[in-house]
Amino acid sequence: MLQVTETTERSTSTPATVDSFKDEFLRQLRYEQGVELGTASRDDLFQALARTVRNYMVDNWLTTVETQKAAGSKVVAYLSAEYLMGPQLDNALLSTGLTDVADTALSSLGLSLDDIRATEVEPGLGNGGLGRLAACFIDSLATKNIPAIGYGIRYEYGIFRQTFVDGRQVEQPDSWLSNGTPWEIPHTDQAVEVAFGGHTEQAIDQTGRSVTRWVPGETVLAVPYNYMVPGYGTANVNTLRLWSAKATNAFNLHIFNSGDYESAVRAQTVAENISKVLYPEDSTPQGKELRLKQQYFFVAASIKDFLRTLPEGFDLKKLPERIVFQLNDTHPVIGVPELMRILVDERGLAWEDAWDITRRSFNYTCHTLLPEALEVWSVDLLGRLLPRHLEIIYRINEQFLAGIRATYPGDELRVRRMSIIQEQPERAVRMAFLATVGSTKVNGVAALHSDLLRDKVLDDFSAYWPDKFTNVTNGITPRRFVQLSNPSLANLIDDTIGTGWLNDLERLKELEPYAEDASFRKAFREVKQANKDRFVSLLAQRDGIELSSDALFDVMVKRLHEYKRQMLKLLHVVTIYDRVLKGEIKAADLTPRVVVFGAKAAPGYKMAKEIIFLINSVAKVVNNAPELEGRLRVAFPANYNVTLAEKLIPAADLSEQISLAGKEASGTGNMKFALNGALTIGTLDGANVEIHELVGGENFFLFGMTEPEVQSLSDAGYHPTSFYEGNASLRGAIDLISSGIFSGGDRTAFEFVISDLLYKDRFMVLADYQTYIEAQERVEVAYADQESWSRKAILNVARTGFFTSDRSIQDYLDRIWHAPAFPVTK
Ligand code: 8GP
Repeated sequence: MLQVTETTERSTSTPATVDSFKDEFLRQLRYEQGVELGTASRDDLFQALARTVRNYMVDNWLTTVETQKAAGSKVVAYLSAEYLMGPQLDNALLSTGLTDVADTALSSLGLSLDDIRATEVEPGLGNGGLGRLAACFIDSLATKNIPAIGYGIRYEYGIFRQTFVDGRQVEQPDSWLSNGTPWEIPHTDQAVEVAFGGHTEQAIDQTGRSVTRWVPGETVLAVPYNYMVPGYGTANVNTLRLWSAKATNAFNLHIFNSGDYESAVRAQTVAENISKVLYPEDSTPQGKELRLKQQYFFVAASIKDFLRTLPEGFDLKKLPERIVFQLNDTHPVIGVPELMRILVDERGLAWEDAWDITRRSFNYTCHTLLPEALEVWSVDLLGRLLPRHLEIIYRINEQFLAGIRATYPGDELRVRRMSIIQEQPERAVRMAFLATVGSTKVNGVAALHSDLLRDKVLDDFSAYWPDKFTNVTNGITPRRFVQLSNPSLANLIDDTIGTGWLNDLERLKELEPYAEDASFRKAFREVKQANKDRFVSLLAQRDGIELSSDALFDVMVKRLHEYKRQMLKLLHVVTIYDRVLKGEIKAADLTPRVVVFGAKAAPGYKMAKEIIFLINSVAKVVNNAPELEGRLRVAFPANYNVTLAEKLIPAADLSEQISLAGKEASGTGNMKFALNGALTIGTLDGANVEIHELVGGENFFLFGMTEPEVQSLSDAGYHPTSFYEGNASLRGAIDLISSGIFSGGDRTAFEFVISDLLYKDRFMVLADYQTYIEAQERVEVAYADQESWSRKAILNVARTGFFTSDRSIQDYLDRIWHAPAFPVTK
């Protein structure tokens, strides 16, 4: 089982003994689940256990909430449309220090903690990196004793469950709430109303001023569900508050009684759809409208929620001293005009004062560089859904552009470029621009990304406001991604440098000298081997995929996107097969390798789905090719999620971070792999640049063009066909795919993917192919010398402590939030 070593620093709200824990567990089982121990289902056991652990956090949580409120300390409100939390039980056990107690208590009842924890269904309330980052950040905020609250949406259905049918992705709804979740506490009494639609009108207030009033067309209720976010090694327990939509009037009894049942509940359905699904397909106008509704829904509820905690008569000019709203990408940006509306229309502040307060209360984190990923909302839609907000956005823009005109007289081209409102191809609000104008600080998520943001994507804005732009390199929580996911490594580290590194991760540097210690290297290899064995048995049981653990584990897990270049990895696989078939290399000379892919494609993203089909088709043939027996296997377990990541990442030897330079904002998987002792094969993109610098070039397999090289190739005119024609090995791989060998003889099966590669290849897969293959050859050579490989792997662990999300949060505090820590003492 996962054995978690106790450290001395953590606190428990209520000292628990094995007996008291057992009693509480049995009480939960009997009185909350309503079952006897002997007849309890696995889910009953899980629910009872989770609630038992949860209850040990409640005292500290209530104390935290009360003392922070009484002190009136500055609060960080993290606004995020996604939180990809992963399973909660182990984290709750770790932070309460109850792992061993629970294990012993359950064993004494003839139960296994391992079995019970395996039944937990993770809340998949996020798509990928952005959502997982939010989850890491709230963990670090709590650990660092920062008064903070995470605000988001309680989607009834999270990210879809991916299945493969004949190699193709088929999405199933993720009904993570079907058994209920023990981790949430609803507060129906604290619901707030959120309005939509209607119109605005002019009125005269009591002081004789002309004011604008929004007369909404409909309202829905936002019901808060609280989740505890325990810090590690502290009594501090923060809150994650997710909003669920409810109709203001459940249904119309009059219509119901008339027999028109569908109409009677229509309003309810429409309202409750708002929090029904994470990121509904937004290729339809209805989908777009729902998405914007979701954004406004949670942001409006959150701002209202915070404002009602202020004492009677609070001077709103002091708001920025009490709160800082962090915008996790553009999804919550509608909060800027919302706060303006509240301050001006509802609280009667002058526009200038309101603007000063608003700008000082918001900051914006951008997570992308792809222009198509920058959100815009059509003026038509926004005006229909939020008419008053549109007026406010126009006024903000007018005032902003007046400043631009004053600074750059006569430069109308610049004015058009910088306008919050775009005119073409349709009149729309550029949310990233609104975020930039409405915030004090704008940050990118890795050094390179922040530079490109400043110098390319938002260059006009950084020229105008040079001090507004800053960088905060992402990080990951080592509690989940080292201690919980890799307990054997955590134990080895404890035994080597002592405890205390989990919230002081730079201490991993103390491991450096042990890279030269043969017995430590051996122990380190044993940990990796045990993790591979664990993953292999999990995969056999979870997916029926049989693998040998005696191989190099080469892993590429992330969302499926062309810029991330899963195709490049696949071309490597196909190249090996092609060369073996042609007798250019002998399979017996190859290092046995297991290639693991994990990726979900957005449901409407055709190319990504075709690439999934191609990977599965190649895997099927390669895995059955007698020529490659024992040398190359491709595994693509469906439904990659946090639960699987926690088992897979510790088992990896090689981490694939192969995006085209200048496209991946940061990446956070890259950090998790390095911290778990995998070596990176990667381009100089996102946070790879910093990983490469920290671990050293000799401990990283670097390849590919740099961002300026990408730019010049693109400027010179990129012709992928010339790479195809000029490289026999690449031609061999592509021709093999086109030959029909992976599609039962059908030569057209992958045409959609291949013709795009040959004639467009927007992300320059073919241009980076050769250096990638060469880097993989260096991997083969390096892996053959296990002592040297272990040395490199250990140095990766020792030198990547920088990537703890505790450091990211400290950077946000120093550069952006300036909110003091407020430790809660028990
Ligand atoms: C991701 C970026 O792609 C990744 O480089 C970065 O590490 C991560 O954010 C955290 O900063 N972006 C997203 O996950 C993203 O844009 N998701 C969209 C679906 C909203």
